[in-house]
Amino acid sequence: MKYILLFFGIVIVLISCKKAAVIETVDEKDWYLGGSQTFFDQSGGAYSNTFNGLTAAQELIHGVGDKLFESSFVSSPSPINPGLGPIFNAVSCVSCHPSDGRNISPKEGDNIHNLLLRISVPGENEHGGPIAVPNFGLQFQPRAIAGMNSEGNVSVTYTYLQGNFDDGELYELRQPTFTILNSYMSFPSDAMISPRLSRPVFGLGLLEAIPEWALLANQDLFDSNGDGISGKANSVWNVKDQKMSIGRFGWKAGSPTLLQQVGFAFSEDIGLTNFLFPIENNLYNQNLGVQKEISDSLIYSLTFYLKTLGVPAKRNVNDSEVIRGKQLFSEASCVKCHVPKQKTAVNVAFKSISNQTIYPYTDLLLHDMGAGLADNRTEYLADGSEWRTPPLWGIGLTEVVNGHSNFLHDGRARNLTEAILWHGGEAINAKLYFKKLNVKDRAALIKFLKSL
Ligand code: HEC
Ligand code: HEC
Ligand SMILES: [Ca+2]
Ligand SMILES: [Ca+2]
Ligand SMILES: [Ca+2]
Repeated sequence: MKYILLFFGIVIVLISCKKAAVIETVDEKDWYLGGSQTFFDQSGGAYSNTFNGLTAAQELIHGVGDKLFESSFVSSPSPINPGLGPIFNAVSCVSCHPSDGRNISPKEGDNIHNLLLRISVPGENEHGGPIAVPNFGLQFQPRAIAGMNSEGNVSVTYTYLQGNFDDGELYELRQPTFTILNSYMSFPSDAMISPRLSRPVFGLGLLEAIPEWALLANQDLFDSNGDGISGKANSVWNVKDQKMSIGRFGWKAGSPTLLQQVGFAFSEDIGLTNFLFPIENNLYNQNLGVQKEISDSLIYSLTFYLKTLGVPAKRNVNDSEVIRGKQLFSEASCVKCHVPKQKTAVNVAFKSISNQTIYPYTDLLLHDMGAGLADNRTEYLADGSEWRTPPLWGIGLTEVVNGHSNFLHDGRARNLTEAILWHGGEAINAKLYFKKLNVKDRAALIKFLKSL
């Protein structure tokens, strides 16, 4: 009898262990979202932690970049921070990336400038990229320095769409329509417009360090496994190296490197010419020749700053609802695009970034997200309904850091639930799975996202 009880005892222990293992799923280290560059910080500064293990010299460069990120530029001539405009969107990086995070979405009636419009006319340039709109370029600049005209104004209206979950609960989504007003010349009617809100800028050095082959390995161009999902890497013009490179940054992965993203932001968003983009944006596209309003070393310092911002740790890892939500995130196939785990390449020259297991929850690939989210503007290989899977790490701290919960490329989602409900195209089955869940499971999935 004693032995029989003991036997059953062991069997029960074995069964419960096995169950626990199933519920816990894969990895127990996944609260270190940024590998060794993970910070246990859930404050309003959670996106702004400097990498561990930098040398004193590197910390200095990071500091220079940090200061530049927060600097406001003014029009030339000026003893400090000159070069703004003549046309621009904002005077500083931080005005669009507050606390290294993302902006709130614009309201009806706003004179919009922080949400920016990428613009182009149909066709492709010699590198397969977008073609500038004559007299307006690749981005609409609604502001100008004193005494000058801008390209015009931008406004938004929202239409509201009702729907319901399978259990009958109602929800409402809002769809924005952006309009260009008072343009200084008539804006061509065939031009394509892509509205973009900013994104957080932490953890990007780790994303840049994921080897190309690892990203390409997640592609399934012709959906040969038949799951309806076919990620595709973007291939974009690398201005510095003068060759095509895999695209990683921006909502359509239109930028190959942090360096290029920085150069482009200075040129298009603030109006500072630099070694990567030396032609000043101005009305009527006058050729003002090659200029450099900001030095190479400052561009590199700012790039280094972005490269070395750490990632906030996952929270509430042992909460049973979070564990349930994590399981549902997997069952709903969210993981097929928001790929939890990536590994950075070995980099002997820069140990802080080398050989890290990270959990960005992205494949950095392009996916067709359906007509509802389409901007109908192509950017290299990204067509009018394709977007790059955004990383989800740190997303649960958006309200703490930025004081809002607006998500997706134009900020239309007012919370995480709405962000999921906008998913279509390759993500339609994931969305339908979410709609089918009962109220408790929906809450668990959202709680999991908030733990990231
Ligand atoms: C007018 C608002 C605005 C300003 C000013 C601005 N940004 Fe951005 N930023 C954006 C938007 C919008 C995106 C998304 C761009 C896209 O999809 O191509 C973005 C994307 C980025 C990204 C890529 C993030 C990612 O997840 O892929 C980085 C890095 C970045 N910005 C850095 C900067 C730096 C550095 C500056 C200052 C030189 C700056 N930004 C100024 C709006 C802005
Ligand atoms: C087919 C690929 C795919 C699948 C499957 C998918 N997503 Fe996404 N997700 C994306 C893309 C691409 C975007 C960006 C779309 C946009 O901004 O227009 C996105 C955006 C998001 C955002 C907003 C992120 C931000 O920074 O604004 C959240 C949250 C999100 N997804 C959660 C989920 C959840 C939860 C699931 C499963 C129910 C899921 N996704 C399934 C590709 C996918
Ligand atoms: Ca300038
Ligand atoms: Ca322009
Ligand atoms: Ca597939």
